[in-house]
Amino acid sequence: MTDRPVWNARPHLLSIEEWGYKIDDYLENADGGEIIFNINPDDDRVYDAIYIGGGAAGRFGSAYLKALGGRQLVVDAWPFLGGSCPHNACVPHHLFSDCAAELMLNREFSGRYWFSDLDNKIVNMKEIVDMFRKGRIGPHAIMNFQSKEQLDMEFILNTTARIIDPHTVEAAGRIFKTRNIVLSTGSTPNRLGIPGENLKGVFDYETFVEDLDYEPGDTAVVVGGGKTAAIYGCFFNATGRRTILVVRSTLLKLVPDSEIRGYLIDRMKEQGMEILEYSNLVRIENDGNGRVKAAIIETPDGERRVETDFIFTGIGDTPNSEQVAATLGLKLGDKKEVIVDEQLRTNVPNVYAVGDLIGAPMEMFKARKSGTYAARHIMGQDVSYSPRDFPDFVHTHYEVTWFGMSEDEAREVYDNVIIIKMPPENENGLNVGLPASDRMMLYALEKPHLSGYQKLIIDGASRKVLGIHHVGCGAKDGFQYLCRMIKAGITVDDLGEMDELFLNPTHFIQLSRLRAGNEVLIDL
Ligand code: FAD
Ligand code: COM
Repeated sequence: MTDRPVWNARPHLLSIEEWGYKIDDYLENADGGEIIFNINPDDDRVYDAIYIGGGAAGRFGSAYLKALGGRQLVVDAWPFLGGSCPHNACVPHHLFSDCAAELMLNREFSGRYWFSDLDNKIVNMKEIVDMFRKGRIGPHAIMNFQSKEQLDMEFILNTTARIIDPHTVEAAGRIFKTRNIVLSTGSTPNRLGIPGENLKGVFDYETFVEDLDYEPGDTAVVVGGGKTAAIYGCFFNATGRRTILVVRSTLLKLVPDSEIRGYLIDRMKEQGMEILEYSNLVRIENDGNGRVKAAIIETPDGERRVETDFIFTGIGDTPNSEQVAATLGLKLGDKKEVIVDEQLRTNVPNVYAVGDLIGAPMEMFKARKSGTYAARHIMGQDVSYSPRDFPDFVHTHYEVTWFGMSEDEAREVYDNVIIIKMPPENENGLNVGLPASDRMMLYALEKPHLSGYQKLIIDGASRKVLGIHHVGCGAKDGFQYLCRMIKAGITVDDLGEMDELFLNPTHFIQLSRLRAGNEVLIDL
């Protein structure tokens, strides 16, 4: 039984603003405040599913199950639904990436036109983090408002759930019976496991937004070579800090096309980032007062000591599986992901697992879709889901998007690979004012080599699009649809038949049209 006060939200109609005040209160309250209880007393059906964890996976799964006529309950430890995305992951990531892009633009045009003079200036980043912490209450409030007032979901928030068996869950001191449990407990950032990692001044994406209570000095050391490290590293760099990326193998190897990857890394270096590949942070020195004083890095050229008061780690995430696995006897993979089949079923009957908990790819589309596919299967639909062939993206100072094969991959499989790219191969290299479009126009006209890069990969025989890659701004949305079209077998001729909204971020439609008339395709 819980001894914490329980607040029944059910009889109240709360506005988004009222939810905001409540959530803010709970997050500020040292003992967490009341448990938020929203159970429908007029429904006496046994639950079809209880979702443990109300992040993207649990919230979308719950909503879908309800839409299909089932009865759901979702329990979350936080006082809001939506999980890590609005609290410490996607939303702050996009804020910091926006800042990185804006700051890079300002630095490139520093003191000219209307841009302020940022030469040799470090801008405040604690202010941005504080602003985020305040602002995130908005998305939190919307999630609760939408889930309760619009989707009529049942939930218990601000408390953990205890699983008793596959049909019984305890939360807020009450026992709930269910036909199925869906585990959606997410993941946690990996730790370095090195001396000094608990010192003040060592952050990951969670603690950066929760605990940053000082303005970091002029040097940031970032550990990792994947999305989180690149995203946050580019932001720290754009604030004007010396930024050193310590990468165990190679940076951004998740970007499939080597030319695109090269373009990105060249731009990062040009912005002043120092990249130490095949290197490891091995020790963090204490300043004598429990704060970081220096990072000791092993590189292929020997050990380096970097004085800093700020270290950020982005070395991947581990599914929050241990507790649920021990309680239920679940089978785990070697990265501690819960093993599921294509119906999202675990090895324990009536127990499903979804979202980050089932491992890579740890992305929102998979969290949301896997949650809904579990719901559909529970409600009797004959469905299967396994994430493959999806579009992907990362932010550096740019937005980088891709789908399908890289040029190298295509050349291994196909004899006649056609490349349409921008800027085109030419004797000036990148120094061509194309591509040009949204947010890239100043670069295109004045610093053309900064205006992005794009590449379309085609099988010359079938004329089908094999891969598509973009560096710039504003193409992410289009890739969601392009991916579907490419999977359906779109050709260069079909692309040329589309209608562009010129100046479009990707120039693929008009470039395809220029070549589509040729019986024998050649590069452009
Ligand atoms: P979560 O959202 O983490 O939800 C898990 C929930 O379970 C939490 O709310 C937690 O409180 C709750 N919980 C855990 N244990 C219990 C318990 N015992 N009882 C009750 N509740 C419990 N993906 C994108 O597609 N786009 C992006 O831009 C993007 N940016 C990212 C940036 C960063 C820095 C990171 C780390 C990830 C990013 N991702 C992004 C990935 C994305 O955030 C995750 O894939 C997604 O949020 C996972 O959703 P989930 O529901 O599985 O887990
Ligand atoms: C989005 C959270 S920030 S959710 O996927 O809508 O629940």
